[in-house]
Amino acid sequence: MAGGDGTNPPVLFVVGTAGAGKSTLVTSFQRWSRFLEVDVLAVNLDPGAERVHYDTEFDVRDLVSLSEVMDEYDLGPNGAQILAADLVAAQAYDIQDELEGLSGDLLIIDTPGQVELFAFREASNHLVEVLGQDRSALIFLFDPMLSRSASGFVSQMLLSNIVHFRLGQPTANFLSKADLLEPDDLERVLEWGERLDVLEAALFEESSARLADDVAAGQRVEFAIGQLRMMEQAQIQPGLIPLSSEEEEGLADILSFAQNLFGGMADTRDGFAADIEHERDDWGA
Ligand SMILES: Nc1nc2c(ncn2[C@@H]2O[C@H](COP(=O)(O)OP(=O)(O)O)[C@@H](O)[C@H]2O)c(=O)[nH]1
Ligand SMILES: [Mg+2]
Repeated sequence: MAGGDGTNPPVLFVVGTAGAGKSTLVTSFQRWSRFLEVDVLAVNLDPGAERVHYDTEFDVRDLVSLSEVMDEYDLGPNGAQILAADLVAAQAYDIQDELEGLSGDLLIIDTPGQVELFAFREASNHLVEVLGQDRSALIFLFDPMLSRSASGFVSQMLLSNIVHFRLGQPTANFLSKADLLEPDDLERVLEWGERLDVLEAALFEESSARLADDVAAGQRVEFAIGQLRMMEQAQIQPGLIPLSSEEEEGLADILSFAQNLFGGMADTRDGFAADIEHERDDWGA
């Protein structure tokens, strides 16, 4: 493995479906951390990003340009995204060289718009291994609008688990753009994250309202809930933490997730604890 002299900061990969709020989170997290004097370094791994609003230590667009890939290989935007993702992964060691020796508290990595470009390409495990160097984790973002229905919520839980399974990294689930949800919706979604029985009831209700065939609907619900129950028993990624990059809520939870895993940043510890208490109050929890 390249590097690995033990001084590199731990790495958080931000993952989620297209438009879930990954890039905005990186911007807001970096800005917010400055006030705590926690040095958060950022990397853009999305060759298709139009604009990047955070300070980057490395920007993959310097290495692979989507428009050049389209021209050179005569591909449309979708094909080019896929090829670009593989080209990026193939240069993992070069990227790691660029990042070697950086002294920050934490490195946060923005990933391509579509989650499958990061999680489901053959080469991405390699990328995570090289850049993460055994000290990395995933922040998985739930889309708030999709989360409002029980079936959309469950689909994202399962997707988060598939990504966790693919990449084999500790994963925390965050409900992105929580500021866009009505208080009632927010409360309901967060309860689903904690109580499988409530989620199961909501799933049954939703599918019986939608589908005439109760038996098939019932089987689907049982299948999905069965999977979630197994995940719960295996203690894989319990819970869902509300997050708003817009209102700077939930950012302390990201920091404390990293801190619990990797330690360090001890001098600011009291600061986070106070902040987290404060945020819990804000969300009415
Ligand atoms: N209200 C609100 N909008 C957000 C928040 N985070 C992101 N957005 C918006 O969601 C859209 C997609 O965000 P982006 O970060 O580009 O998503 P990505 O594809 O996952 O990187 C943009 O229009 C953002 O302004 C948030 O916390 N609150
Ligand atoms: Mg993005």
